[in-house]
Amino acid sequence: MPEKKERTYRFCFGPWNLSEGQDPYGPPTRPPQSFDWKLEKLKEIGFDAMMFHDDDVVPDIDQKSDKELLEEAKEVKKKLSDAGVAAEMVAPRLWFSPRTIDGAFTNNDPKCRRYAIERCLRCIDIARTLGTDLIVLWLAREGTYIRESKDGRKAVERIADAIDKMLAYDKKIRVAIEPKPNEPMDQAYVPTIGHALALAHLTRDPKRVGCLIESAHAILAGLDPADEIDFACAFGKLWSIHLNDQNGLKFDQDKPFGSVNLRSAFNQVRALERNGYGRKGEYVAFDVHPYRTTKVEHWTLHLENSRKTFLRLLEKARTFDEETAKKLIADRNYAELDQMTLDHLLGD
Ligand code: GLO
Ligand code: MG
Repeated sequence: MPEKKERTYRFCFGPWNLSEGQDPYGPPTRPPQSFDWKLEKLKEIGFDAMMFHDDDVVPDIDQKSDKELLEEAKEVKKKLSDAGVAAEMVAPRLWFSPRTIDGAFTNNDPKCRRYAIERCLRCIDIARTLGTDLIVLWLAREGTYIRESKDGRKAVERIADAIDKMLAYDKKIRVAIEPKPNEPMDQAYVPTIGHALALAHLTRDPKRVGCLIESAHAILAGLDPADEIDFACAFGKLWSIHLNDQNGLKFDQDKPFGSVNLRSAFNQVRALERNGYGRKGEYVAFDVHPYRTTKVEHWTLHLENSRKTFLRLLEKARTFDEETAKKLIADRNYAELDQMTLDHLLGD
């Protein structure tokens, strides 16, 4: 059997993926849970790594000294090592502070821009302590509600400049940009993988700037997540992935993987498999949330189910009749290729 078929994937989620049911219209529907509880669940349900925001590791980070920050990060590192769980990445949560109301790197106020960069450097200190070289930038507020309020070219240059400062601060880190076209902003400056990878070339070390694809973000941009995967992989730049699902152009729903469009999920798994994703140690992360209606006793089902669906679709990708598909493609019989794909998914 070719090596490819024996390959196993490693899975990951973040503490925020065990959220408590709050939405813009209502308060939590489940009680808060400790980090230790989440770590224990992660192990129980067969996951391998945890992804972090900087303040998942060091809560109230802006109130902490550098010494406190390192001490707290070391404590978390110890918990992870004891549990045999890796840290996949750390992302600066640049969208919570009052200083980033008008954006982080693209804020019109230089003091706020400085804060954002300093915060990223502290995030790098945390990543180093946790033993990961991957920094994820979801550029949440780098956009506008009022287009005339910012200069788009300057905004892009400022983002590149901030990334440069991060790359200079630590020669080992890699930065993965997680693009999203909207939400919370009306319009974002780096809405797609094409934008993210082009932006990499404005930085001092393009080799160390790649991307993270989230299925829902591609869908919100009107794009096919599987095509985004192939595009990023053609550049060797897919360093992480947030698989989930999204029912059309609504708020970012973070539904379980495959729960809206199984065929699209199949094509995402197929693209990952075809591109050898994971061979360089990349993890499959599920950026999914429990439904607001979820009871405490079912709290981790959205993660377990996403993983289960992924593995079942992997089986489907590996048993897809490539030979017949090739013949149908040569014959331009796409109608039959279409039906063959459906039959395969339906189990015929
Ligand atoms: C929100 C994003 C968010 C990020 C996370 C890591 O839409 O998907 O969950 O993935 O904050 O940067
Ligand atoms: Mg995400």
